[in-house]
Amino acid sequence: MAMATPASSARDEIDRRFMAAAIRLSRRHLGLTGTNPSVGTLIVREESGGPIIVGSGVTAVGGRPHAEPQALYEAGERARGATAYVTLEPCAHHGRTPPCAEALVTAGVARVVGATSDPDPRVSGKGYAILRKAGIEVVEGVLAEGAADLMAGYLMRSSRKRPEVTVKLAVSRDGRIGIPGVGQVVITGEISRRQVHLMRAEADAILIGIGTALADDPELTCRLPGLEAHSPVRIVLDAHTRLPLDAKMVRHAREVPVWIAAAAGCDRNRRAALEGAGVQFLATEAANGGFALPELLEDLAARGISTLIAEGGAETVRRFLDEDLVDRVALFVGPGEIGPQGLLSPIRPDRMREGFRLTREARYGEDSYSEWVRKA
Ligand code: AOF
Ligand code: ZN
Repeated sequence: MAMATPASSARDEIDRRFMAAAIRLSRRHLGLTGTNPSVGTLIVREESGGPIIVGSGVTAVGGRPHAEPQALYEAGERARGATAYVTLEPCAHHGRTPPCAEALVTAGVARVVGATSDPDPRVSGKGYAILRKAGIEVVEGVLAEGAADLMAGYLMRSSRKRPEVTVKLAVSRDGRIGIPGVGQVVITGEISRRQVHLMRAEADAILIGIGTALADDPELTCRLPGLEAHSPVRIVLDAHTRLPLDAKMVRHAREVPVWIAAAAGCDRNRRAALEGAGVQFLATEAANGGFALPELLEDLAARGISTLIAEGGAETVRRFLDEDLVDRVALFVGPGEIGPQGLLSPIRPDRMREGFRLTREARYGEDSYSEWVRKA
């Protein structure tokens, strides 16, 4: 029985609703798909009671299979005449499986609603073209910004050959991030801590300077129940290989990787000892008395890192900011004050640096959270 087609504004609304659901689904494997973006796909049929989801898929852990064949498999024959919601333009290249665009054609979907287009030269524009050529109605750019936000790492690595860099800071109400010589100071609460661990689970790598590594001896892993295996690669900027062998990070370097950026002339014995503990060394170049950060980021992208969180300390974060290498700022502000002896944050909660726009605000218990992204 043919179903009545909803009027166009009602249909736009339905499209946005299902695309929002596909974007939420795509978040599930964020940080787990290697250099592939985590894509969400929903297959939706118009039934007499309204539209219903008959298939769903998210890019598998490791990057394959892609989202579309999984969703189509679940939908089976019910994909015929249905609408597919895809958060990324369906691929047009032959990988381990035929192109997803062809799979959608073969399955007989009537419409494809897409969010972002794919910068991958094997796909860009070609995926949508395959669909249109087969007579499928294609709507592009639905909630594109929301989908691109979750794929920012993939998009950045594809277009600029470097990871997307997020600076994460926990700041007191009076704009301080700690007390010199005291080590870790409690600034934010338990809910914020969990949010930070979730950020870690979704990121490929996390980076700190050696000063913070020595002062805090952090683990930088994700310790949320059930997500322990999702910890990011831990990177330390450590020109003179000062990271101790008994640092918590080093002790578990075989389970969760630790990469050190050291100066070319660093102590060979220390390097060998750290390597013996499972630490890997990055090839780095010096610039202005520090590391050449753009080159370091390029190297990380070449190693498959698409998203990087820079967690501190102040000096390291300031260098990323000053070199205009920060794409996103995640700012957690606690309720207490540290006072004038405290170390000033490179970003003040009441005075965000120029060039960023506020995209999200939340309250986590007594803390406030704001997220800023680089202006286009
Ligand atoms: C899709 N659906 O779920 C994803 C896509 O190494 P391969 O063969 O898996 O190809 C990687 C490319 O596939 C990647 O650069 C991007 O263009 C696309 N990712 N495409 O149709 C998906 N993850
Ligand atoms: Zn594909």
